[in-house]
Formats: sequence, C-alpha cells, structure tokens
Amino acid sequence: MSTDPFLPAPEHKFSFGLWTVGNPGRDPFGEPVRDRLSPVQLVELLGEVGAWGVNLHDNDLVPIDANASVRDGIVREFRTACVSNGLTVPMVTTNLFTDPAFKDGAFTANDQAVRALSVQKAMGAMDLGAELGAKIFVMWGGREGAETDGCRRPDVAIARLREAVNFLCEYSVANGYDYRIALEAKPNEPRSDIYMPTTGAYLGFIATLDHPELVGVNPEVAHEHMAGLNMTHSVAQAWDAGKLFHIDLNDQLVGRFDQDFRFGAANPKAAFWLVKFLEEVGYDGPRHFDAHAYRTEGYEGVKDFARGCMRTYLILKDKARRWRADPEISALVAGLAESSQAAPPVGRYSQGGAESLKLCRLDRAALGGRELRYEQLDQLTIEILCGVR
Ligand code: GCO
Ligand code: MN
Ligand code: MN
Repeated sequence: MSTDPFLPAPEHKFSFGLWTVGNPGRDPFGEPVRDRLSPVQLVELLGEVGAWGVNLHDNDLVPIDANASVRDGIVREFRTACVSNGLTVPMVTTNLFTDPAFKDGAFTANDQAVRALSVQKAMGAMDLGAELGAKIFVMWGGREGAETDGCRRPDVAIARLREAVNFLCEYSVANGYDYRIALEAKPNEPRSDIYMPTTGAYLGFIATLDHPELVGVNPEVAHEHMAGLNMTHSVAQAWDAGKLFHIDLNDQLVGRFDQDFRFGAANPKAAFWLVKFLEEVGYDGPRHFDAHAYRTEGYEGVKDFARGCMRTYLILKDKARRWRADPEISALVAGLAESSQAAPPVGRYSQGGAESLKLCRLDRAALGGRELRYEQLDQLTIEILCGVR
C-alpha cells in the first residue's frame, strides 16, 4: 500500500484535454518535437498517470473531413478505450479556430456562411459529446476578435455571439442534452484582441441571453494572468453568481506569450489561494488542466507534467488545510473579523437602519490607526508554502 498522500483519485475529478497531453510541442518558431499520439494512446497515458477525465474538441477525436461511418468507428473505439482505462468524458468543445475558414472569427464572422458553418460544427460537437456522456460544453472564442476594428463594429460581434449561444442553448434543450454551457474568456491570442477578454465580461454577457440559467463560465488561470488579473478574484465572482461551471488550471507569467505551464509552475502562491478557495467553497466540478509540457520533453516528460499538475493541486490542498489549522494564522484571521468599535450592521435597507447608521459615532482616526498585521499573515503563508511551517 502506498503511503503517498498526494496521489490522484477519482474523487479529485482531475481531467485533461486530449490536446494538452497530446500537444506535440510546436510553437510559432519551431516544429513539433513529439510524435502525435492517437486519442486511444492518449487515453492510455491518462489512465496510467491516474486522471479521472478526458476532454476533447470535436477534431481532437474526429478529423474535420471524416464521413459518418469513419466518425462512428472512431467514437466506438474511443469509448471502449475510456471504459478500459477508467476515464470519463466530462466536457467537450468545438474547434472553431484551427481551420482557415475561421480566420476572421466563427460566431462573430462577417460572412453569414462562416457563422452558419460555426453553428453547424458546434451542433455536431454537442451530438458527439452527448454520445460520450459529457454534461459540460465549453465555448472558447479564440478567433472571435480583431486586429483592426475597421472589420466590424464590436457591438455587432457581440450580438452575433448572443444569437449563436441562444441557438445552441435551444439545440441542447431540444435534444435533451442538458448541457451546462461554459464560456471561456481570453484577452488576446490568437487574435490581437478578443471580444470577450475576461471572465467578468462574460458574466455581464450571460445576463443578456435568452437562457442565462444554462450558461456559466470557464475561467482559466493563464487567461486571467495575461490580462493582469487575479484568477481567484475572477473565480470568486463566478462562484458568487452561481456560474462556475468549469475551470481551466494552468499557469502563466504576466506579460508573456500564452505559456500554458503546468499548474502552479510560475505563481505557486496564486495557485495556493485558488486551490484554497475552490476547496473551501466546495466547488465540485472537474479540475481540468489546460496546459502542456515544455517543448524540451518527450512522453516521459509529458507524464511528469500531468502528474505534476495533479500533485501540485493536492499539495496545495494540503497546505490550505495546514493554513486553516495553524494557531497563529487562525488568531490573526479571527482578529480581523472582530469589529474594533461598536457599530450597527449595514444589512438590508430600512428607514430605521439608515437613521441608526447616520447617528452612530465612529472614531475614524482610530480606524485609520488600526494595525492589521498582513505582513505577518502573508509571511506565515509563505512559510507554510515553503514547507518550514
Ligand atoms: C487556449 C484555450 C483553449 C481552450 C480550449 C477549450 O488558450 O488555447 O485555453 O485551450 O480552453 O480550446 O475550449
Ligand atoms: Mn488557454
Ligand atoms: Mn482553456
């Protein structure tokens, strides 16, 4: 029996995209460094490292030009491989960015034929996912953006996006698929600017849909960091709105190209706050790693990468437990929750409440003089993360 406390188990709901462990290491400056593995081989690799789920774009599994019988054969073989490797398919998505037809966007393209092709392809991906048992449908609009805003008015693009999402919600309901649709924001790359740059932008957009209850978000660490934002804050807003339908875990330094690093590789403290948040609120969706191995790696390195993502998550989960159990940290945190002066709660508005708030006498200078000890709180956090506490 292994005594390793950081081994992945199904209850952790760790998933990887076929495109993540299958990434061959091509970048804008260099050719692939790893041979492409088939979907079945990738499922075997994920089974070997102990993942729970495998996610896919339609064309990670079925080539874009495959006919119906080829498609059905591929899907059958893939399902068998998932069963024999103990993997579930929690999420599917559509690739609306690789094919040159989508070079100026998919749902937001000016050409109505491109928009029709995009919705047609997304419906096909929904059919495929339903066949594989997926309950989450991610939409990432990587090409839904612009280099020159002369190409279309951005509000027209948003209206087209709304039309497509509304249509696909109805399609999901009409076919009994019952997808939870998760919209994934990114500020740029591959387009110079993407119309829906942040998770917060999508939360605003969702409220304008015909079926807002079917639609949530899929925040990604790298995308929020590319925008210079705090991932945990974005996730918290999504959680508060009941919209955290999925999550893409990886890492990214601010101000760099889209790095897709192993979870926790670049900003372990930010990763810690994120894991702590997800565990404390009881997020019970998939923990999906949307990242890939360094270009220096072969398939042993890809396994190191995948195991590392899951292991880091579990280590940080344990650190969060230690953080909560630490007496000095608990005392500091408890102190922060105490009011330093007698004051009425704000609560819901009432005339009486407003009057008592207006009348209460508060010592503003004393409030400004209160010492908060956040230096100590953060240092203790760092000591936990560094393993000396
Ligand atoms: C990226 C995105 C994608 C999406 C994927 C699922 O930066 O390329 O994160 O990996 O998550 O296409 O929709
Ligand atoms: Mn990404
Ligand atoms: Mn992603």
